[in-house]
Amino acid sequence: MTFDVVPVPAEIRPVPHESFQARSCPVGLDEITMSLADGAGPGLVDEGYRLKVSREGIALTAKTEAGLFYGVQTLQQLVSPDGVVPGCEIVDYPRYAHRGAMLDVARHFFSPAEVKRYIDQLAQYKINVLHLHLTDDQGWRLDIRSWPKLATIGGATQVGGGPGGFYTQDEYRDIVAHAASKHITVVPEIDIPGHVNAALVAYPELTCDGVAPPPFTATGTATGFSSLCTDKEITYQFVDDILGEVAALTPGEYLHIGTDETHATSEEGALKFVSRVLPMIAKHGKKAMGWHEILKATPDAVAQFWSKNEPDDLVRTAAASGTRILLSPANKVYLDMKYTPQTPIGFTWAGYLEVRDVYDWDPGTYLPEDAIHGVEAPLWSEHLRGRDDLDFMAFPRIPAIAELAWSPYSARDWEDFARRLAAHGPRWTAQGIRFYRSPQIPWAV
Ligand code: TNX
Repeated sequence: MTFDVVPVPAEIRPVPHESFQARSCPVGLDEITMSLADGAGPGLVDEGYRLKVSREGIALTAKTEAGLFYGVQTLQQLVSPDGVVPGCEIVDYPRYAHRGAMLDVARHFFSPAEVKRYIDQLAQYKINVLHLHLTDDQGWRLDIRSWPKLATIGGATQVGGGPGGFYTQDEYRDIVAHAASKHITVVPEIDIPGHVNAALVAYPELTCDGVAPPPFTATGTATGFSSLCTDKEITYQFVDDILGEVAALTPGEYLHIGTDETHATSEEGALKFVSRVLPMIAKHGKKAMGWHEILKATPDAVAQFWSKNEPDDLVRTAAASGTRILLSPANKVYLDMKYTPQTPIGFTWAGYLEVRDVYDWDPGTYLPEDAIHGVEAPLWSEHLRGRDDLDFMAFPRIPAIAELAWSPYSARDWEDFARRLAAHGPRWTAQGIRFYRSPQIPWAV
């Protein structure tokens, strides 16, 4: 067992004893004792932590660095604005190992600084996966050295007609490293064989007739109209090159290959495509993840369920035979849905999603617990014109989703959550987060 005494986080100030408050105890120390300990008692699983706050000080124990990190995030939520932490002893650990958020940087580009800012926001709520939707019809956002026009030509468009943009491999590495410093793993998504108009504009030889499609126009948000040519050998060289470069940039286990809405790919072509691409992912040392349509082709990938209806037979059968399902149902956790009919931006195709609609969902009602890989909240960016729009759609829904992915359903309590969430409003304001002031939350004034 090793003991490390670390400086207290800036948010936690020692308080004089006279500020003792009901049901709280003053922290008379300017240090927290943190220890990494194996077998430190019951309940301490990999990402779990034990937090003890008493008059003697604050002690945090965990099996892993991640556990200590989560303990600190909790502590920062417990501390009151005047620096008092309630006395407590808790053992806390997550329900799901994958607690994700997805950001679509393809429809609208987000700069590395904006992505890192989102990472910082997510980390405060113990989210541990950032899925980056890096490519779509409207733009290709990652430099691929073996196919350079993907970024330079494919990256130059976006919804609304702005300049678009892309990440150099160094910038991307920096995003991944920043995420890792907050115990967040980046899952890169290259969406194939559909959603590829930007790639086809850059490399027309990837179309079946060799003719470049019209480039994306500023107003287009249609889906399902483009496809790689599954009959051409060059397609597989292209995919293998890309997956090789992306795998080399990825410390995490998974590569996400999309496979959603392949309406412009023949059924036979889509099957052939997936059966050729899966071995490439394995060859590059990674495991496959795809949107749930991938189950039509293979059970050997983590399938991300995104329907607005409950899981259908295909998903249930796969889950029953051992396929892991990542739950992102659109009518429960899609952050691009409007909150109410008055919400100025967003889609409505999966309904309206107020904070409470999100909070009240129990993933366990969808599938058996052992088939659930985790929960992930996608934020598609057709309607997002910058960081304020991102903030507005993510907050306050992302903390609700983070809680449902972390805490058992039995521990959830809407009234208590609404009260706790209300206290975060001033913090978000201090952090420059332009959140939606949901009337469901008794925001502190
Ligand atoms: C469906 S969800 C899509 C995306 C859109 C989104 C808008 C999924 C796998 N595909 O291409 O951006 O709806 O809500």
